[in-house]
Amino acid sequence: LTISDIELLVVKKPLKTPFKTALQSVKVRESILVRVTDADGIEGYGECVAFSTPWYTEETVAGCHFVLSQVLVPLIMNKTLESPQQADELFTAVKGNRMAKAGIETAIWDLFAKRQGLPLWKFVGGINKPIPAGIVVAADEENMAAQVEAAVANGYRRVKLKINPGSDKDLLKEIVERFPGILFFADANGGFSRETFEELLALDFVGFALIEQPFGEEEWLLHARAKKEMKTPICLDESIRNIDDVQRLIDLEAGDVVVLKMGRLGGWNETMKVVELCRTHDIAMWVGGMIDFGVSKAHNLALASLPDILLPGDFSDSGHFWQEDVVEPEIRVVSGEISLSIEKGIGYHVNF
Ligand code: OSB
Ligand code: MG
Repeated sequence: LTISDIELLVVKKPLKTPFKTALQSVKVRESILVRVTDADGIEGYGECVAFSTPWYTEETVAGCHFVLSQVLVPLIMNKTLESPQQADELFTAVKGNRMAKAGIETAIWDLFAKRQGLPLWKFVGGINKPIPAGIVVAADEENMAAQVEAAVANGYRRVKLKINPGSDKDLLKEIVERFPGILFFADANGGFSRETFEELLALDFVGFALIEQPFGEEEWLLHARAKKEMKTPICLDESIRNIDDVQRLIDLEAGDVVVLKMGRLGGWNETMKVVELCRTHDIAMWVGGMIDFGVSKAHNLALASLPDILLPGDFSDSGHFWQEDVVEPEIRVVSGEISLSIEKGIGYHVNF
């Protein structure tokens, strides 16, 4: 197919409630939607998931807009592609900027799926199964129990709690024990350090199914030490920027579980390689969220349909963060699950 048009649209919406992590409180979400059109007028959609400020990774909305419009779009514009993998190859001359790359790259995968008349989940080798939902509670401790209770009442069976070295361990244990059928993850967003290592060890008894990114993204040895000393599985998010980082996790025994995020990895091509490497080394996987709008979530649902992705990801209802999402129909959680769309490509109409 030949790429004949690429458009960027910045969307900006307030969150229903502020999202508090060890690093940042997000109140308004800005995101760049990407529409790629081929010479036959078929459209593919992607979403660049960088935040307004560089708190989660170095990339930002403004920086990505520059890199997309001035660097990446010219590399792809009017090119004829034989396969979606070729998009990533055309980007090899550009260092880093993986969220910007993923914005276009994922749109091209959607376009290829649509050209073949297939839902994206089928195009990538997934299976049509209900995708288990998962919600993140990123609130102050005094509101945590109530928010977990509301999530459970809404059908969620996997709940991720944001934690930090000062977290009240007794409260966390109380919450986990109050909901025996619920799978609890914890995410520290790198909030722990060498100095607070003991605080992390003390969380081993809470009953979390895993602890995500306790230390900073470069702290491979601290993660390896935590894996060795704790019974709770260690899961890496920010540390995993490409397939080499997954190989490092394996070589250094620095974790048990990998969070897949196409933005952080640069798109579908690198993510598929990561999935294959994790599969062959028995590293568990799940699909992470970025407070994304429906375009990114739709790509993530297709990713979660792959047979080896067994843990529930960050998949909440469109109505959890947004008054109104950018896709139609909106993404709905019913009885703790999301059904895959059987329409072509990402399977949702985008209000672009
Ligand atoms: O660390 O997993 C994270 C949201 C934004 C940035 C980083 C993270 C998150 C989440 C997922 O925790 C939220 C979601 O989209 O469901
Ligand atoms: Mg995380």
